[in-house]
Formats: sequence, structure tokens, C-alpha cells
Amino acid sequence: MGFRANPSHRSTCGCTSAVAELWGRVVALQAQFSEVVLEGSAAAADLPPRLLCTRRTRLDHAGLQVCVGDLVRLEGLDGRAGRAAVAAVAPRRNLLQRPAVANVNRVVVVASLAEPALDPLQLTRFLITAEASGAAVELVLGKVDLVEEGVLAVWCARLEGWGYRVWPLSTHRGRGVEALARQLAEGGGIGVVCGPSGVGKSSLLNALCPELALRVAAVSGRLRRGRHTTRHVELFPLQGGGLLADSPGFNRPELPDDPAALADAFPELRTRLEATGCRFRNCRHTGDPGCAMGTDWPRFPLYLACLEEVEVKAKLAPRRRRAGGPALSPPDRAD
Ligand SMILES: Nc1nc2c(ncn2[C@@H]2O[C@H](COP(=O)(O)OP(=O)(O)O)[C@@H](O)[C@H]2O)c(=O)[nH]1
Ligand SMILES: [Mg+2]
Ligand SMILES: [Zn+2]
Repeated sequence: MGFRANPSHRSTCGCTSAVAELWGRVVALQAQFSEVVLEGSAAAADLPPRLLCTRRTRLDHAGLQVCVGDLVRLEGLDGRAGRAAVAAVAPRRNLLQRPAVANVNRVVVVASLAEPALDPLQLTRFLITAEASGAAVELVLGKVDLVEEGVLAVWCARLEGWGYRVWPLSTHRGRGVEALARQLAEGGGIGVVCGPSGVGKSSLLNALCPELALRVAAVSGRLRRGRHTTRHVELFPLQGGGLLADSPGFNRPELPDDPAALADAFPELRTRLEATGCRFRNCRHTGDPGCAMGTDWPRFPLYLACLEEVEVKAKLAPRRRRAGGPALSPPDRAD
């Protein structure tokens, strides 16, 4: 660990000294403190790997929240005490809502075929939320030791038809863990694991993040109540590089507000739209005669169900629509 001078983030204090700026990544929040890991490897000074940081009050005055995943500039470093203060937050590339993590590069959506059984609509809701973040999406099928190989093969083919590469996995058998670890290490950056409760997300995180596994092992076997099992959000280093966060259990992610954006969150539809386009502008792709997307694609009924829900939500928010949101008019011809 060390600090790096970040040339793209000039000091805003107006001073012209050549002191290198200190930047780090917020990996956890604790009450009013941020836990920050210093970025870069320049000048591996005698600093603790994690700094406990307060926030400069001017950030509060600007209404700026510090989130897990934020890249922050530090001031007032007290290396011996491992303390500093967050002076600035770099612009975020995105902000996931549940869990609240900024600058997410990758969302790992986990589902299982058994215990609990896979619910295609629920999985679609998770995938839509993941796609809406703009991050890369990986689809993991967990607990594959509980199902027959034939059943697994059928589901893999079905989910590939949804436009995803599928990562079959069993943390109990160690199957698929290394392959997924390699994939996650390739992109680096920040990843978030999400999916319904009970599918094996926390077990997967333990398998992928040695530091977390050590911490879990250190927790009393009787209580089994460490920070990792609470609603606390924390980024853990992956063995091959990058950081990964778990999600607390919630089973019904909210769909996005904008009906016009929904088609983009279905990769199989998005690919078709990019390849052939649809001759109608503002088309909802719901089977109107002439819509090139047609209705003969596997997730069409799920797309319809989600679209209906998003449109009802949009109708209930007329003020947002008047402010320039999507119109709900029927498709008009573009040619
Ligand atoms: N059979 C089987 N059970 C698993 C596997 N991974 C996790 N489990 C079990 O599934 C339950 C829920 O796991 P957990 O990781 O807490 O799921 P989460 O709610 O998604 O975080 C626990 O009892 C785990 O032991 C697996 O690969 N195979
Ligand atoms: Mg869990
Ligand atoms: Zn269309």
C-alpha cells in the first residue's frame, strides 16, 4: 500500500506546494467514519493499510455523502494513529442503490436451481437492476451439487438464450470457483454480488476473498454474528486483484423508472435491436404488427410483465413525466 499523486485531481485549496495528494478507496463505513485503503503503490510509506477517516464538514455542507466504493482525497494524515480526514470525493461513475456502492465495474448476479428454486421473474428483476447500473454483468448458478447434470445443462442453455454466459458453481464442492475468480480478477475494479437470499452469495464471497474467510473463521462459532452477516457493506480484496462486496438479503429489487430504458436491460433484445433495429421510433416492442423484435423470444412474457409494472409506476409519477421523462404515447413510425 502507499499513496499516489493523482494528476487529474488538482488540489482545490489554491496552494501551489508540490506535496503529493493522498487518494484512497472507501472500503467500509462505520458510524461517522470511513475506512479507507490507500490507492497505488508509490512510496509504500510506513502507513497502516487502512485509515480511519472523518469527513471534512464542508462535504456535509455540500450535501455530499461518502459511499463505499468512493475514491476520496485525504487530508490531515496522522500515520501513526492511522487517522485522516476525507477532503474530497472523486466524481462517481455510478452508484448502486442496494447495497449502496459507488463506482461498480461488475455485478455478479447469483441464482440457484435448488434451495431456493430458480424463479425466472425474480432473477430477471435482479438482472435488470444489474444491467441498469451500466456495469458488466456475470450470471452465476450456485449450488449445482444439488441438481442433476442434465437439469443443469438445460438451465445453462436457457439462460444463455437470455444473452448471458453462465458460471455454474458449487462452493461446497469447490466447482467453478477458480474460473469465476479468474474472470473477476481480469477486470479488476469493484464488484458486487447480488441475488435472492439463500442462494449462496456469502459462501461465494468467502470462497473468493481470503481476508473475509479469515475474519469469518475468527468469529465465535456459537454466535456466528460477525459484521459479515449484518447489513454492513464492505469491499474485500479478491486474491487476483479487485474488490468485492456482498449484498444483504433482499428478494425483490425495484425496477427502473424509465419504461424506454427497459429494452436495454434485456441483452437478448438489446443485441437484436443493435443488429436489425426496429422501424418504429419509441417502440415498446410488445408485439405490435411490424415490430422487428417480434414475440418469439424466450423472455418475452417476462419483459411484458416488467414493462407493465414500469409503465404503471411511470403513470403514477406525472410530475416526473412533465419534467421531461419518457412519454407513454403509442409507437410512431420512423420511416
Ligand atoms: N448444497 C450447497 N449448499 C450451499 C452452497 N453454497 C451455500 N450453500 C448453503 O446455502 C445456505 C445459504 O448460504 P449463504 O451463503 O448464506 O447464502 P446467501 O443468503 O445468498 O448469502 C447455507 O446453508 C449454505 O451452507 C453450495 O454450493 N451447495
Ligand atoms: Mg448472505
Ligand atoms: Zn419494436
